[in-house]
Amino acid sequence: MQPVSILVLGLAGVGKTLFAKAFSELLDSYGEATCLVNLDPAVVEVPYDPDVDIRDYVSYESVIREYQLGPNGALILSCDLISEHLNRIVSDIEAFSADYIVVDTPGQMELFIMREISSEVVSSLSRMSSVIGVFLVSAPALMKVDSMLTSLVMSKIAEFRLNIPMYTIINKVDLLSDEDKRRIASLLSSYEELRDVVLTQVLESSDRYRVIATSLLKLLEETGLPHPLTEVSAMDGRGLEAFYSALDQAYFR
Ligand SMILES: Nc1nc2c(ncn2[C@@H]2O[C@H](COP(=O)(O)OP(=O)(O)O)[C@@H](O)[C@H]2O)c(=O)[nH]1
Ligand SMILES: [Mg+2]
Repeated sequence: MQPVSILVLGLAGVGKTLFAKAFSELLDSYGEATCLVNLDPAVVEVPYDPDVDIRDYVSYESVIREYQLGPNGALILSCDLISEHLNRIVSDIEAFSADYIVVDTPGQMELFIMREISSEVVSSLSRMSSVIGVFLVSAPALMKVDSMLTSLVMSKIAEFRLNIPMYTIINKVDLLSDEDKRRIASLLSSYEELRDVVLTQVLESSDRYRVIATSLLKLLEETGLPHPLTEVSAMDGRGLEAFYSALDQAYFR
């Protein structure tokens, strides 16, 4: 069987780094050969000891000095510079002979998913593994229907950009009450219910706003809502085992 590379994706602060750590620890505990990769050149500290680290090749601090850029320009350039080191990174990864490669990606989604570097990473990893994405959505962000709609649509945009199987996973469920969880689960289990709630909310809005909301809903109807099974907390570990079982079934059975 080919190894599986899991790109951990999502908006800044959604929990990519903590998920990468928690999920690779879970894989380790099941005796799976795992390689944990940090692909964020600008992160100061990660809460894990990466097996392969882009910071060994690209230094955000040196990019600032060398190119005399401000923080934002240096962020963009250091992520783009990953490209020059991809062959080395991939051979570092291959040296681990892992079954699961967990890749923690740059903090801000626009530095990775929205740039060419993400396609290059996907195509490099595809030479030695099946590449999938985990798009994390923040559970508290699902409490308001407009941010629920945009978060879910964002995961479809990520899927479109990277063109890989994408698992949309709701992280930080530990921050929700049982009642909130039930409400979200119910919205995600029935497209009709989600549509009714969204359309009721936008009833008073302008025609144009309602057309946009309806079109976004249509996109979700046609491409699917996240499976309720995929609610996790990278903080307390719940849901990670179910996700591991789903991957194991899909890729190794
Ligand atoms: N309560 C809670 N906090 C989380 C969870 N996952 C991440 N966090 C916190 O959210 C913040 C951002 O997490 P981080 O992994 O750095 O996000 P990233 O920018 O997507 O890599 C940190 O303070 C984490 O401790 C979770 O499942 N539950
Ligand atoms: Mg991070």
